[in-house]
Amino acid sequence: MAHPVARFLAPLLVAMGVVACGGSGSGDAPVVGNSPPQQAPPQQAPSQDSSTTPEPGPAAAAPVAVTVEEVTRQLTSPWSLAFLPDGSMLVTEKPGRLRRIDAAGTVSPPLAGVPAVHAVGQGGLLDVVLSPGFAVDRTIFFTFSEPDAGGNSRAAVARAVLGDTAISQVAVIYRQTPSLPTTMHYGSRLVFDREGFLYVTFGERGLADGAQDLATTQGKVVRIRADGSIPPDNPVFPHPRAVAGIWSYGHRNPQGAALNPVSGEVWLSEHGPRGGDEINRVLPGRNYGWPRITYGRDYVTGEPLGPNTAPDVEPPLHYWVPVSIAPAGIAFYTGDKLPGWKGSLLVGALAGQMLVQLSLQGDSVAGETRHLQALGERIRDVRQGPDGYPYLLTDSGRLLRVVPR
Ligand SMILES: [Ca+2]
Repeated sequence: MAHPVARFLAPLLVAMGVVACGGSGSGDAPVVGNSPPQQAPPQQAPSQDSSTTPEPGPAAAAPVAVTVEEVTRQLTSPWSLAFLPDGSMLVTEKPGRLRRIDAAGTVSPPLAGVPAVHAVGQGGLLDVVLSPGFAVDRTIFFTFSEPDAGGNSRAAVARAVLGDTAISQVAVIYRQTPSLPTTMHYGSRLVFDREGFLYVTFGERGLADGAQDLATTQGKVVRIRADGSIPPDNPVFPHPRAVAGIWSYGHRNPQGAALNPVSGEVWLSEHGPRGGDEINRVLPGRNYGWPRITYGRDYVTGEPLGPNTAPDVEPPLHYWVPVSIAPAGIAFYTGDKLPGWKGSLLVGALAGQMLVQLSLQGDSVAGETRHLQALGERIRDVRQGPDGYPYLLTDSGRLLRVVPR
């Protein structure tokens, strides 16, 4: 059965010129995604109600087909990429190594000073971002699965000062609670907003009920200051033991996050179970539903896990059913190097092995185009380089630049 959104998206996509692409063996496949009619939360303007047919706007260029140039293939399970002001990059490798890559693609030895990580399962050295004041403070922030004395682990956020061959003054500024024996669903993306607040996405560690329990930071986004302290204007929850720092809850495993360059809000990607992967706009105090409200299904039985929507739950901006693409790193594309791509949200897919481009209209997803499926790569992170091209990290160890075909 056609999703109701398809009825308005089809003419829209034709108007945008993205339907009749392909035929060249590019593997770039425009598809109609699942962007639910918005439930019109109070913040949303009526013009963003996707249940109405949008006025035809100026014809948008079809997104150009793309290919990749390899910067390096010498990485081991890279997880995150951060561009430095000099054009070089920092990259994390999940086993616990932080390296530099110069603009020519030369990979450095591991930098010294990285704390011990619990590099088991989905754990390891995970995200890395620069301080908003990096040019002056030379400070980086990173996440990792931190082992505890009892053999359990938790996601942790650390800051450190970056040197040429080492990091120093390493300090853990926030820890997920509780520490658990599982090695799943650490989440762990970091995003600074325009005011300098740091958002951290935490997965529910494979223990779904924790996502609704405000006494833990399983399945939460937290908002902290760069020193780890809690901003006084964070949301207040009616729970006697709510953990300080929680910004939103009911997330499953948010492995991608980025700051919307138009609204200044944090958006994230999160893995559903069997179907039900989501893109969410992260609003303060809101419940994102997992595991009570989801488009996903039980892995074994295939039965729905719950209702799709509820009045008290923020609906996803976009979701994938029935097949999970397993979204990881995301980036808003603001460059001019890929015609027709500007203003899109780019989503790296692990199981889906592709780069998904979501065309946006304000806070709504207007269309989905799938790129680079022929690569056969699990895409872990997506970042826009200072040269205006997207860059991808693959689980196979490659750093790739996305260029017009
Ligand atoms: Ca949700």
